[in-house]
Amino acid sequence: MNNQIDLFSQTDLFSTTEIRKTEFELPGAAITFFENFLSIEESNKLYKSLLENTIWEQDQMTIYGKNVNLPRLTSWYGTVDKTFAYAGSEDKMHPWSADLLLIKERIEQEVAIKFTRCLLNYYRDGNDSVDWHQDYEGAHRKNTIIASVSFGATRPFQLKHVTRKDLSRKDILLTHGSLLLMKGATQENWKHKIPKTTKKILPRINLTFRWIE
Ligand SMILES: O=C(O)CCC(=O)C(=O)O
Ligand SMILES: [Mn+2]
Repeated sequence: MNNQIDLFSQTDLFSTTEIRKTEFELPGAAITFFENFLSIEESNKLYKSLLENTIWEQDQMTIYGKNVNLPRLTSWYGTVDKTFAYAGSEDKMHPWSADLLLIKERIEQEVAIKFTRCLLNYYRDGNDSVDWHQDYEGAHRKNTIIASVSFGATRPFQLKHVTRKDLSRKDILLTHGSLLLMKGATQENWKHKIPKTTKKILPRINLTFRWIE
């Protein structure tokens, strides 16, 4: 076993390298999770290549009138011949890389959609995070597919219902090489986040493939 494989392979005796598909039954959400969607060897290679070759940016958000750094690095890639403006991202849209096209095509074998955009997030350590939010705006939230692929450190993906306090929070562990599909009205009814942790953990890269015309 070389070092890289050792870093990211699950160490418990019962883990497998087979693709394991789980459907999560949450009211108003349609979520499918594929463990080992990409093999450990492919995932190690892609993690390293994405880390080194992505044009990572330090974006900012405004809180109480002040500009502060996002607690992670980000980058948008996609089909750049269209002029659709999404969250001011079109001026920073990079053309699809070979790595992203390979992953996109693999996902498109599972879902009947051709993705047009990918948001990459780089969580450098446990202090990097993303707070409670829903993806997309307005009508886009009601019926959509977002495909989320993770590499590197396993982080919990937390989901909470927007209005129903009687429903408990759902945590899904996003492992190296996994694919999470959020479908239907998931974005309309549930918020999600990646919390900070004080544990010493390795970096993580997440890709969310989206469809925006
Ligand atoms: O890192 C993740 O798993 C989620 C990222 C996310 O929710 C987003 O970029 O909108
Ligand atoms: Mn999101």
